[in-house]
Amino acid sequence: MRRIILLMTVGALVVVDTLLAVSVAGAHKHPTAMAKHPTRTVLIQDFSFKPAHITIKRGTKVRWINKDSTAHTATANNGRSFDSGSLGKGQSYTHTFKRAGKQRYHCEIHPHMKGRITVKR
Ligand SMILES: [Cu+2]
Repeated sequence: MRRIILLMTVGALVVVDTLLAVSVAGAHKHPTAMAKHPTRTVLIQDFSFKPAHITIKRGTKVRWINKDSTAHTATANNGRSFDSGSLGKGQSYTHTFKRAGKQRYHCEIHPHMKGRITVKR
């Protein structure tokens, strides 16, 4: 009799473990986790960044898409935070902003093209 109770207890624990594992795995795929840190898009069009100034939350991804037929870059003014390198027509570059603060950037090929990202906590 004792043995049967022991086996049932072990069986119940296995079931609970499995349920926990399934719910944890499901949480990773949950769409709200994605919505919390959405991707913001900045178009590079007519030799300017559109919009030139954006404010985002820490952890947000910013994606630059070059809509011009001319090559452009999105390069941080401080020279180290991010640098897209040369983006040809239709090419894009994505960077995740992990630190709060202001990030000014420009196009290396056309220095008059300027943008700014404000990252909030
Ligand atoms: Cu440019």
